[in-house]
Amino acid sequence: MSKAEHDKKPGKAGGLPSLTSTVKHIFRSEQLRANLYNLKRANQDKGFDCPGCAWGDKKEGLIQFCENGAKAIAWESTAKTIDRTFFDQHSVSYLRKQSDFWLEYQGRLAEPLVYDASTDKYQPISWDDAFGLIAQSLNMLESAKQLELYTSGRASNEAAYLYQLFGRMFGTNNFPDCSNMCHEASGVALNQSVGVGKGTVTLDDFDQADAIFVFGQNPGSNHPRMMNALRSAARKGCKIVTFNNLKEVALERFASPQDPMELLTPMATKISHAYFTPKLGGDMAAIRGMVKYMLEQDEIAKEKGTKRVIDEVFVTEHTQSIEEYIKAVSNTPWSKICEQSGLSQKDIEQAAKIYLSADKVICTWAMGLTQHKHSVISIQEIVNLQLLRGNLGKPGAGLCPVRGHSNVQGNRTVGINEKPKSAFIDALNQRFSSNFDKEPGHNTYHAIKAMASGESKVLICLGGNIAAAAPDTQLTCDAIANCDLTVQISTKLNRSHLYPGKQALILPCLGRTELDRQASGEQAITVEDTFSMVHASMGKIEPASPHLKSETAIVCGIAAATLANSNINWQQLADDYCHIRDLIEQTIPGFSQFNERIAQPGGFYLGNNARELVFDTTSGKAQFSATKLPEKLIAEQFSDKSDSKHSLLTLQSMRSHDQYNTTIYGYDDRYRGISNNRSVLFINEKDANKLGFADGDLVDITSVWENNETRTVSGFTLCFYEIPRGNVAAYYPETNPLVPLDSVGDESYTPTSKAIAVYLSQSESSRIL
Ligand SMILES: Nc1nc2c(c(=O)[nH]1)N[C@H]1C(S)=C(S)[C@@H](COP(=O)(O)OP(=O)(O)OC[C@H]3O[C@@H](n4cnc5c(=O)[nH]c(N)nc54)[C@H](O)[C@@H]3O)O[C@H]1N2
Ligand SMILES: Nc1nc2c(c(=O)[nH]1)N[C@H]1C(S)=C(S)[C@@H](COP(=O)(O)OP(=O)(O)OC[C@H]3O[C@@H](n4cnc5c(=O)[nH]c(N)nc54)[C@H](O)[C@@H]3O)O[C@H]1N2
Ligand SMILES: [Mo]
Repeated sequence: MSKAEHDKKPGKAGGLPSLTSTVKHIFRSEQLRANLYNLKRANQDKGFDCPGCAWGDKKEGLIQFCENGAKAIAWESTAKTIDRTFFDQHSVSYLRKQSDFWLEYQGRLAEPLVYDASTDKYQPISWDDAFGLIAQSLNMLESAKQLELYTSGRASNEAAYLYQLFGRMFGTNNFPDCSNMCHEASGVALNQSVGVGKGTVTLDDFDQADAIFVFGQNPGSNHPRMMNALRSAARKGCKIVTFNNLKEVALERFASPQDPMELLTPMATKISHAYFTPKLGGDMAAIRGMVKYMLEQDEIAKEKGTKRVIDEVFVTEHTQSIEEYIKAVSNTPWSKICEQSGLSQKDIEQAAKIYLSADKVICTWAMGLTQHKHSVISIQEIVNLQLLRGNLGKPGAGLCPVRGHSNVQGNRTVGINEKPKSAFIDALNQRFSSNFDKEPGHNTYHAIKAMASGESKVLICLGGNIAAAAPDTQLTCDAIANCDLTVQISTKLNRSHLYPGKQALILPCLGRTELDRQASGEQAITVEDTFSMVHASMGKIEPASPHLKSETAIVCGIAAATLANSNINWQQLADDYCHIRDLIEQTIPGFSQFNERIAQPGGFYLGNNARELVFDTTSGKAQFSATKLPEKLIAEQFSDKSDSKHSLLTLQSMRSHDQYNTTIYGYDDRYRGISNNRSVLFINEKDANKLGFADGDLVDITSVWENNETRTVSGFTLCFYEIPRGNVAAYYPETNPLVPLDSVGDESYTPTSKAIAVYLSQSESSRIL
């Protein structure tokens, strides 16, 4: 790929190309009519919740989908299926050599499958035999704690609730989930600081904010419906300030496909009023700088007797430990702030001035903040900033971690948690006359370690693709294959199916768009969006195959077969999901009259104590966190491993515009000007020149870690790009082999996917996948 080829970064995001791409993906699904029908019903009242991201919507207006939501829908709802003939033709070893794109592109899984080690092939198995095999294997375990129950955030509230109930009844709290690799740091930070692990804003707040600060997030590709909220805010004069390592075009200029002028002409809405490009991991320093400036201004105001900069009333009434925090800020010199953030004092002061000019500020963030070693304290620095000005508990202001998977937040709410709160276990114990364990179980990091060492023996996955999504790919795949039994509940073939344990099952399930018929009739499921709105979702098209079961029915099937003596009628729950919602209502706060309230258009708001300025923290107040900036960021930490040949850079792994996590829809990244290649490494021209590389050169990327460990991926094309010196970027999951399993966030255990210390070398060959 030459420079000319990738130098096609568009002048704006959205617009006509977005519509064209939507149409292309709908055609490719080979189910035109069904998918046009699907799109009409996406995110509508009595429709289904888009299986794309967790952004909320107002359930009004004709169109509530975006380009990438349409891709997700068309990808799930394809006419292509793979059944026994496909698996008879292809061994697992053969399938392993295929790309992630190819695997999923073959179509929907059509019937339950069991792995036969003697032929290295999957073959059909009946549902009853599959459940029987699981029950037998689980009941042979020496300890219930040898079971790992992974969840990906697409599962419904109903399936997830029963899944955790089954796990706890069986006797394990091992609930590794995708959230451990995603927004875990947000949960940990917010729980400590404001007593609730979720965002405090609702969609309406975006209409009222005077400023919105967007940290480490690429909504143009990953939350395109958020672009409507940002666009409409910007047009009303709200100041949007972006902190992103890369200049993401949608955050610069966005054209709504629903605005005829912006659709058909070069016109677009300017989104960011100011755009800062900090170094990877530099956000905490940048925010600390903003606060330092604000406190300096506050001192001046005090001297002059003018209006204070900090909101004294709010700070006194609602917060704790401001003195320690002010001390920590004054102990942080500007030199350290500028060096670590990569921004000048002038830039940081400009950001602070915009912040101060606004009465109501929302701060949003995503993976650019959560996937670092110091993510928890970085997010707490956002909270500190917001607390100083009372930007919490009033309309148009607050904290907004923008969630990933469409129901990842709901999964947590209904109990997918390896560290269950004591009150939740008490409620379950009371309802089910049980004595469930309160000891923390395994998160994703601990689960992979336990499977690798042989301590855990069975892995069941409710969706997702842990083999490709988790770090340290080789180690993770070996860990999965080390199990006695692996069970994947999936819609499509993926890499996690190709590392079977001694025994392995693939259990194919219904997707969101499909009709879910049970004994009592057609079922709705429920989900919770990033704004804590819970609503029903109902698919309406015929399932891809008559042999599919719903996730809920599969969980009930496993539980009924395994737990011979449980006091629950699992079949009755599978027959009518209203009964599951009754159980949720009886054991989880906020769900009173659950079945009645999901009948309301738009569903209902779960509520958020911090928004009401009620703080479930130890002090009963919102907590300032007085931490120091990290001494060193990752590449500095390993500076002893850096020499003229191996100059260390910091790599972030991110999503292209054409993927949904490990699901690859195509090889383009339109908004970054990339076509037909995913093995790309974005690099600053000056860094490349210094290292003796030219644009388009092929390189191998090697990461460094403790004890001289290295990990290498080969055949990446260099792409000169506007990126801070010392930083490089490439796509996930291709770069996951580079992330050492032990490189995790403090307290969050989230893989540091946005901070990998690497060096480059000339490549011998180009990548095959
Ligand atoms: N179409 C589509 N939608 C999706 C997904 C998808 O894969 N495809 N995934 C879903 C999921 S599970 C999630 S969690 C979300 C993810 O949504 P995002 O968080 O937007 O995902 P990433 O691609 O990881 O993007 C990280 C962004 O942060 C920037 N960044 C990286 N490191 C830093 C840093 O240190 N500081 C700053 N300031 N910026 C940084 C990157 O340049 C990039 O713009 O999207 C969800 N929605
Ligand atoms: N290096 C690096 N690694 C990362 C990240 C990163 O930014 N960089 N991001 C992390 C993040 S934020 C996340 S959330 C994780 C994602 O981790 P996961 O959630 O485990 O991965 P996905 O790629 O979303 O899972 C895709 C698979 O889910 C299955 N599936 C799709 N729809 C359904 C459904 O309705 N039901 C069921 N049962 N299965 C379904 C399909 O078989 C598909 O192959 O990856 C993490 N890994
Ligand atoms: Mo995520």
